[in-house]
Amino acid sequence: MKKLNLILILLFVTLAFSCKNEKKTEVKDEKKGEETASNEISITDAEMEKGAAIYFDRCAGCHGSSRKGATGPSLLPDGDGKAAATKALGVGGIRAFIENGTPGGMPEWKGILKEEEIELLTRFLQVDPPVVPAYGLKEMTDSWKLLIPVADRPTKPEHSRNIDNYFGVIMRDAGKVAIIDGDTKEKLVVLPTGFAVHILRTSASGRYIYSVGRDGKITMIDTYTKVPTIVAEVKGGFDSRSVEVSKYKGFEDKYLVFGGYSPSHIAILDAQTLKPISVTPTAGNACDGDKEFIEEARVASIVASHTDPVWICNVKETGMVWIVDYTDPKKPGMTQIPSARFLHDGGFDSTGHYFLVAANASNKIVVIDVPNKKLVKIIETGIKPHPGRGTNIKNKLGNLWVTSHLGENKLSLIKTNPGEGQWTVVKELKASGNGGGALFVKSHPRSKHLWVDRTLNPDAKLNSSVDVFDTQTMELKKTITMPEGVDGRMVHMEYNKAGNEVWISVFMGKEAAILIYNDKTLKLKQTIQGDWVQNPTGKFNVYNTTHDIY
Ligand code: DHE
Repeated sequence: MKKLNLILILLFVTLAFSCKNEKKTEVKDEKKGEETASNEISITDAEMEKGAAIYFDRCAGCHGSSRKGATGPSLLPDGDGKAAATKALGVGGIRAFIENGTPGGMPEWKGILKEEEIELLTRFLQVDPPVVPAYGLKEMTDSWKLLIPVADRPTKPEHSRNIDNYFGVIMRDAGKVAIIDGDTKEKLVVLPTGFAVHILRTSASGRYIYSVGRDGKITMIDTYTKVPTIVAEVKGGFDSRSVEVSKYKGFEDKYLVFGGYSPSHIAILDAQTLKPISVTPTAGNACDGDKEFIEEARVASIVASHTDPVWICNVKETGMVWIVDYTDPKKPGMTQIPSARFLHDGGFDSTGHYFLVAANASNKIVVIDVPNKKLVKIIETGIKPHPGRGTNIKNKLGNLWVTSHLGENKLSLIKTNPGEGQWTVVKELKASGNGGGALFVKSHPRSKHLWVDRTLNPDAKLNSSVDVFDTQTMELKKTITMPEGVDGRMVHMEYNKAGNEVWISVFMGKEAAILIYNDKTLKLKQTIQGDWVQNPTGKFNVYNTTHDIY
C-alpha cells in the first residue's frame, strides 16, 4: 500500500511536470538554447524535468521553489512587477547572470555547473515553473519507515566509545552522513541519508542524530548500537533545510519538528519513531504590512528552547518568527512575531534566553526574547548577514554574539548582556582581502579564538582559507591556508567537546578533506581524507549540538 502511494506521488509529480510543459513544448526547435522565430522557447519534457532538478538543487534556495523569488529575485517568464521577466532577459541575459554571479551575493556558477546545465537553465527559466503537488500528513505518513522499533533497540550503549564527542559529518553530494569518533578520529560508518543533507541535529539526550536534506528526507541515527545505525526515515516534504527536537525538561527525545521549504509547512513528528503527528502550513501575510498573501513561506532555521517547551521557527518570506509550543503536538500553540523579511539562519545568545536570526536580504539581525515570546530589537548590521548559528564570545566589551556577512567583508559583534550598548553593534571586524562570501563563524566558551570562513568569495585565495581572530584583542591573528594535497573551498567550523580542536570541511574542489586544527596553536593536527570523504559540508559535534554550544 505504501509502495503504491509512493508510485502515485511520483506519477503525480511527473504529470505535474509534463502537463505544465505541454503548452511550451509546442514549438520544437533543433537549435537548442535559442529562441525560435515566434520567441517561444524550445524545451522537451525530459529537459524540463532535468532543468527542474538542476534548479531545485542549485537555485531554489535563493529564488524559491516556485521561482517567485526570496533572497534572490523571482525568475518568472513574464516577471512579477519587481524583477525583470526572464523572457525579456533572454538566453544571453540569463547566461550572463549565471556565469558571472552578482555583487549582491549570487555566486558565479561557471565552473561549478556544466556548460550543458547552464545552457538548459537559460531555457528552463524562460518557461512557466512546474507546479508543486500537495504533500500533507497522509503523504508524509505513507513515506514513513520505522526500520528498528524502539523495543528492539539497545537500552544502553553497546560500546564504550564517547558518544558526546562523536561528529556527524555531511557528505553533501554523496547523500551520506559519516559518523566519526572525535576522540580517536576513526570513521565509524558512512550512512545513506538522502539527497544533499543540509543539517544535522541531536536529540536532547544526545543519543540520536537526525539529518534533513534538500529532498525533505529525515533520517534518524541511533548512536547506542555498536556501529551507528539508521532506525527510522520519513519524507517531511519535497525540500527542507531544518529539523530540531524538543529539549525542554520532561520532553527530552519526545518530539521532532521539520521545517518545509516545499511545501512550506511545520510538521511535528514523534522523535522516537519519526511517526508524523501534525502539519501546519506557514503561508500567510508578510510582517511588514504587505497585503500580499505569500504561499511559499519557507521555514528556514529552527532552534529548540532549553527554558520553555517551544521551538523557534523562522519563516523566511513572511518575516514571521513562529514560537511553536509543542505541549499538545496535535494542536501546537503558534505565536507569530512580525520581524523582518527573509529570515534565514541564527542561534542563541550565551544565556539561551534570546535568539538572534539574520533577515539576510534585509541586512538585519532580529532579536527575540524567547520565554516572553516577543521581539526585542531589529539591528542593521551589513550586507546579507550570514551567521550560521552565530557564535558567542566574551571580552572587555561584554558578552558578544557575532555574525559574518555574505555581501561584504564584515563581522558584526552585538552586545547581548544588559547595560549600555546592549543590542547594538559594539565592534566591527574586517577579515583578510576584499569582498564578502563568509558563511559561518565559530568560537567556544573555552577558546580565545574566533574563526570565520570565506567560502563564497570569488577569490580562490580567500575561499580556500579561514581567518582566526583573537577574541580578547579582536585583532586578526592568523589566516589558515590550504595544506598540501587538499584542494577546494573551506567551509564551516565545528569544535570538539573539549573546545580545543576545530574541524573544517574542504569541498567543491579536487581533493576533499576534513581538516582538524589545534585551537591553541592554530596548527594542523590531522587531515581526514579517503574515497568516502566526498564534498563534506556541515559537521556537528554531538555534545555541542545538544547543548547549543557555539
Ligand atoms: Fe545552508 C544552515 C538554507 C546554501 C551549508 N542553511 C542553513 C540554515 C538554512 C539554510 C535555513 C539554518 C538551519 C538551522 O539552523 O535550522 N543554505 C540554505 C539555503 O537556502 C541556501 C542559501 C541555498 C540552498 O539551495 O540550500 C543554502 N548551505 C548552503 C550551501 O551552499 C552550503 C555551504 C553547503 C550545502 O549544504 O549546500 C550550506 N547551511 C549549511 C550548513 C548549515 C546551514 C553547514 C548549518 C550551520 C550550523 O552550524 O548550524
